[in-house]
Amino acid sequence: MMKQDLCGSWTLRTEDGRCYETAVPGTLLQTLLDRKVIPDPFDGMNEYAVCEATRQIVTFERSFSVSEAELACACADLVFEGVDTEAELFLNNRRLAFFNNMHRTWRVPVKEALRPGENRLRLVFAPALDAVARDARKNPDITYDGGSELVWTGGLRKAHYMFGWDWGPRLPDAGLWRPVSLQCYDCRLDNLRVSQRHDASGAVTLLCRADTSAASLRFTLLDPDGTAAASCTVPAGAAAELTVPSPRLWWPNGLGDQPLYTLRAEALCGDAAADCQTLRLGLRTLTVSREKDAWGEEFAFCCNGVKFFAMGADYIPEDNLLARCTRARTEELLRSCRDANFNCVRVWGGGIYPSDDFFDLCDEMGLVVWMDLMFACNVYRLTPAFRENIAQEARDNLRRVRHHASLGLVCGNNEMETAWLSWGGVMSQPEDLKRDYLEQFEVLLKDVAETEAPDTFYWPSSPSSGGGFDDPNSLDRGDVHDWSVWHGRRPFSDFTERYPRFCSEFGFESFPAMATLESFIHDSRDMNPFSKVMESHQKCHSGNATMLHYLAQSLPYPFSMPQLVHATQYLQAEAVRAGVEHWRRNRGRCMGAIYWQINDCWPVASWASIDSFGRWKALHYEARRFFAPLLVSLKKEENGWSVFVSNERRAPFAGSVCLTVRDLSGAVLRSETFSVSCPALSSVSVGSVSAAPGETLPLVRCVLLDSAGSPVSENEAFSGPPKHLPLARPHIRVSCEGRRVSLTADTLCLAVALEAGDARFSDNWFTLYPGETRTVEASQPLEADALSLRWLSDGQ
Ligand code: BMA
Repeated sequence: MMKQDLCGSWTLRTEDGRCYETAVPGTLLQTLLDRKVIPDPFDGMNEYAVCEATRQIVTFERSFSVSEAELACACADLVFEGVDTEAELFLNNRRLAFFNNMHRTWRVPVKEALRPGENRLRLVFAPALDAVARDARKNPDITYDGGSELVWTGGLRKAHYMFGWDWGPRLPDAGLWRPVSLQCYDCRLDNLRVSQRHDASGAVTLLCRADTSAASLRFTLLDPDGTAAASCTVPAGAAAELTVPSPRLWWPNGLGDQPLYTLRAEALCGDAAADCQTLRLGLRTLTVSREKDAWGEEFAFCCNGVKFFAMGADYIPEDNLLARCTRARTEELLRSCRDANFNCVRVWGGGIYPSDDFFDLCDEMGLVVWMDLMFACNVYRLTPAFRENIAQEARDNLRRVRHHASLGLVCGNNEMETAWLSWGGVMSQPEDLKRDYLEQFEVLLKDVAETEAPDTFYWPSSPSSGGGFDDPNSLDRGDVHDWSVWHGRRPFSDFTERYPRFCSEFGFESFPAMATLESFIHDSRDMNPFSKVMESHQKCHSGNATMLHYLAQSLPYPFSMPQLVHATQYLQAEAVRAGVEHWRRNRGRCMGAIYWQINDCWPVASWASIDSFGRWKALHYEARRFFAPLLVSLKKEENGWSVFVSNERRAPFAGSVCLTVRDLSGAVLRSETFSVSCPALSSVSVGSVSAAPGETLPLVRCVLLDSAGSPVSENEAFSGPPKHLPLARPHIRVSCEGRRVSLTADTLCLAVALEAGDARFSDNWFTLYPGETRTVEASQPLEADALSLRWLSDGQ
């Protein structure tokens, strides 16, 4: 196989005839932005004008030369790993293909069209908004339109979020968003597939196959240290078996290590390798257990026979301009997930199939991936052409990612099963589309998934109870999206009234950091949530009102923008914490808490715990606490609180909980110690505290200590909403020494948030108790005057 990389320098021609040098992977908007033809689409209200720039035909062109050796090969293919979206391909002025799916890998045989020396490659892209309008004209009976947030994207296989979402702008870019190459070969290795057999003895056997016209295949396995573990040569068409007698198993984060083996597959012509591929593999079994139980039917990820509580959040595309998504950015984001004790990430269906880098990193970090297929909140007409297109899309992507240890579940779509039963705008759509829904997700794509990734659990929709329009958001079976808090405006305590088997979406909005707001707001008059600029960076139409609704319930009125940012981030962290802690206390009945959402694609008010600059909001620091493998939490009882310990480790835990009842200056009124013995992978109640007649419990603080007396988790609860707590104005003493920051307050101080440029802290958004010094470590050395502090009643 001779592979000629055709990334790098290309020419982009816009409709007005202008030419720009560009780089592939690259897109129209990226090029115009780099050349300063358009302003930054994320700044101010530029989004709308920049969107107009996508309404034109654009051409990507380049030349490449072909060697004698390449020409002498029996086959030559142009391979496009990402074409966004409708484009015609010309090679030396011959029209060779039409592309209409940004999610597919397009392999075009070009042997006949190649010529010696220089060859000219040209792709002509049609505007996506035209394609959507054309489909709407062709399907006048489909009237689905969720307003500015959701549009009917027709049959166009382009990431839905690009047309606008309740957290994202409408910027339907165009271009070559993943690599392009010329591949010349006599024989090729294709459709490499590996399945794992885990024997009772503990040995793991890899069954390896590939498609090839070569005579034989050689497979070599290296263990995680790089030494040869097994190898085998088989005739093409046969399966090779490689056995690892004492495997080092792969585990999700928090449950064990992530050793990765390397499998090399070679297509042999004689002794020479004509083509080869390398996969990194984690040896594990991973599925979803759906055993019947006292509450209905469980929904639990199960790795190596161990059912674990999934902890994580939903992932959306990292940018609107996809060409600037790099491995380094993805790594930074996923490392933040791992640092916050995630063991799971759900890839939401309105974006893109994640890159190979994303999956490699999840393998390395032990993040189990729930991957939606890329369908979300929409209706589709299953024409023969659409059917063929989406089946191939699923095939391409499953073949690309199915070997990853981290791939835990493939899901048909986001929220479409439930939409057909409960969303007015969808229920009013033509009946044939409802039938098509079942055919698409419960027959066609299910079959493709079961054929291409037979060892991976397939789930028809999120949420679902298993399909067939059978109560998809049921609490007793399958997964649930719980939006009663936020969209339903119910109090946070509402979470504790429900026991979903697995909550795959729930969340709460907040404003991003001031520095992030300042990135798109330049006039101080616009630094106001109701300014046009800020409203246009708030895509959930009732978002501001909903934040203020909750604010009025529980916090003192914030008099400044920084204080409003602080207040909404605090509320967001509290909302999500209420759900997670309740569901972890009910481990067994509930087996997953995946909050909406990890990240943003641009600077915006949203449900994300990390903003588009990678800045951690309060929620992300809180996630590190509520997702910690060992968690102490407090459950409200009629006359006090009960104390729970949740242990998501594979080993039992023994220690104690030190409980103190305090007044609102932080002074201890009484204290108790409970001994804790918590079996592996379980949650237990360890004690409780009740108010004596006439007594209130202003503040209850719990610290979980291990057997050596070191604190491993901490939690607290108040008798009333913070707005009604008569907190004294604190005096906080700060000292910085290199990266160490120490804080001491003279009275109780809630939600103390440290900020210093883009420094991250080992802990943040904590309570300071009087006289107790809290020392945290910053990601970089700090001077005390670089540090700013904010707390709950600051500025009141
Ligand atoms: C969920 C998601 C997204 C949306 C989010 C917030 O239902 O599936 O469609 O962004 O809610 O409204």
